Amino acid sequence: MNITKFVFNIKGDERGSLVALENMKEIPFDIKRVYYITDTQQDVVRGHHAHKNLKQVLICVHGSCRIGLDDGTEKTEVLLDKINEGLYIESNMWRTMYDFSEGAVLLVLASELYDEADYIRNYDKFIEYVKGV
Ligand code: T46
Repeated sequence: MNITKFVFNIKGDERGSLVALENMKEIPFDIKRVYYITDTQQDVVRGHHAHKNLKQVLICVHGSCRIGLDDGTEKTEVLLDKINEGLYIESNMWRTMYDFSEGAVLLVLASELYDEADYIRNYDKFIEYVKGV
C-alpha cells in the first residue's frame, strides 16, 4: 500500500519550534475544517470508519499514536510521533487510531466540512463500497 507522509519544515530557533501549513502548499487541498483529539487513553481505539470523499492530513503535534489503514485489500500501520510529519489519508480508506501516548494531541486538517453522510461506519459496507469504486 502506498502511504504518503509529508515532512514539514520546522522554523525553529532558540525560542522554540514553529510549523506553518498552508492550503495547496504543504497541504494538498483547501482546508475547510480543523479538529483535534486529546485525552484518549492508551487502550482506546478510535475511528473504525472510512470516508467516501473526505481527504485529511493527520499530525500528532504532541506525543505519539498509531494509525491503522486498510484500503479493502491491504492493511498497514503508521506511527505518528513528530510535529513535522503529516499522514495524508485520501478517501475510501478504513482507519483506526490507537496506542495514544499520555497527553497525545492528534491534529487533523480536513478537506470538507463535517458530514455524517460521508462516513462508512460498517466494515462490510466499506468492503462492498470499495469493490464498486
Ligand atoms: C477521522 C478520524 C481521524 C463533529 O461534530 N464534528 C467533527 O468535525 C468531527 C470530526 C466529529 N464530530 C462529532 C461526531 C461524534 O459525535 O464528534 C464525535 C466524535 O467523532 P468520531 O466518533 O467520528 O471521532 P473519531 O475519533 O472516531 O474519528 C475522527 C473523525 O470523525 C474522522 O473523520 O477520520 O477522526
